[in-house]
Amino acid sequence: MTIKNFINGKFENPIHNHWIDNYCPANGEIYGKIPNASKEDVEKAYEAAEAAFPSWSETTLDERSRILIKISELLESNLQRFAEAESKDNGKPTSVAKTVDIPRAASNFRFFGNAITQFASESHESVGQQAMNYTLRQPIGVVGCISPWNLPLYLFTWKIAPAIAAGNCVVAKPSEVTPMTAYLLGEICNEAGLPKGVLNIVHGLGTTAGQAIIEHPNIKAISFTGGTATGAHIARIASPMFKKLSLELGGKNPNIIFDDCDYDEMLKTTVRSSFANQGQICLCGSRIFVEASIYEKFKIDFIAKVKQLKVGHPSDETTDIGALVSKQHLEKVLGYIEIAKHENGKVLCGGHQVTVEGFENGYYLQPAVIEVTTDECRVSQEEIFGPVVTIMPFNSEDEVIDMANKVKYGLSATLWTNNLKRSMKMSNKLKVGIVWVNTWMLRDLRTPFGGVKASGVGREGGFEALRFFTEAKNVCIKY
Ligand code: TXE
Repeated sequence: MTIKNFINGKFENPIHNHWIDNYCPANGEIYGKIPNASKEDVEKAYEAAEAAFPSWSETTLDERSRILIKISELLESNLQRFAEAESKDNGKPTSVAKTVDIPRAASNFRFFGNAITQFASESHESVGQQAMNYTLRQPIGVVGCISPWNLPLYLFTWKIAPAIAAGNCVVAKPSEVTPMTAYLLGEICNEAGLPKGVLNIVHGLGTTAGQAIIEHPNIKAISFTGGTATGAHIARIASPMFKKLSLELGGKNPNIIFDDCDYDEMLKTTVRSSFANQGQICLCGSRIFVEASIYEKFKIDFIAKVKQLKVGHPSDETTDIGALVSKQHLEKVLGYIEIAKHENGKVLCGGHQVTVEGFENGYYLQPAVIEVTTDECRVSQEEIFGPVVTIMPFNSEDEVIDMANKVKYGLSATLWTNNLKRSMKMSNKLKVGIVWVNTWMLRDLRTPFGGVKASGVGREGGFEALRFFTEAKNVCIKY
């Protein structure tokens, strides 16, 4: 299967004919090739976007909305095909792609298709000065969207949908590790009648295609989700050019469990918040802190449940945990299991490679629970981004808040307690962008999404995203 760049509504080979292999994580085989787009390809994509901008930015909100909702409907009617493609490319269970990734990609288009019709700007009367101010929210022009491999189409469209809804034209790059559904999206955009050049998709390595996007002098805003080191690199390149930046980076999120919680609900959700998508979600609660009074009970029950998780081929409907995304990533995660052992962490279960019959070269790992004696060890501080969690007990609210905040990241936190005062007090004190109380990853697309500290800058979601993808211009009229 050969993937092509999508430029000006057409599928094109890379100008320099450079290609990269595309691997299937479930069996370790190469099953296709993707362009490694160069600066020249990105320039071509930029020119198409620039040419499309005057007309797209003047297209009525009704018409933009209609097209976005049409894209959403086409994704829904192609659910099975997209889910299978996502699963083959990424290693995630097809059931997850079918119930989470692709439906959410469709929701992203529907949500922003509707949101743009409700987006408003402010006016301020300068009382006593006989002047009226009104604020225009104008599209920026050509913007860049760069996304990672863990939730490929879900995160790709989470950027593209608000960007085009707001009237911008886009040069986008999905992760080179999982390019397939972004490629398929091009067809759907044409079918939905998105004018050519509004969305251009280039494929390739971060260091070539990605770098060309962030360095482009006329791509005025970059929305990026990915690793913290890459985010820092992008900021170093883009900031001196005064580009607008939205950076959604890594996480190492605390899951704090008090003894007054609804135990069964907590246990079930904690298995999910630990290992959903093979633990490859920036929101996973990978640092579990349990109140000492229920620690031993939790340990026994949690391990029993984790041991029941079935690691298997992504297309097998009984599979809970599919393959990790790549060989390099599997090796990184295995490296952390070794680090844990050197740091006196106790691997209570999992942490070893699994051979799935018939798919012996796939990247499978048994989910791991590591008991640690200090929250300051590397496995409890660094983002592993795989099916690995640490657990340890705590004795007081102050102690656990301190441990929860003593990490360089600040994306999300989960709290399990039925004490209202405590949940509100702790939610105030946690240094994160998102707190879930008695639930996890319950998303309302209107809410601000993003992190603090090394988890990034800016917020996505709802009107926050539309504000990011527009420039405010104040007009002051003296009367
Ligand atoms: O991400 P990268 P990687 C974390 C996770 C993971 C680590 C590294 O811990 O192990 O990051 O993953 C593009 N200019 N997260 O290496 O490299 C790249 O091509 C422009 C957390 O896969 O950050 C891809 O499209 N673009 C995260 C995107 O950046 C560049 C999800 C992300 O890749 C670039 C994924 C450059 N110089 C990993 N270099 C989350 N927050 O959810 C790379 N890219």
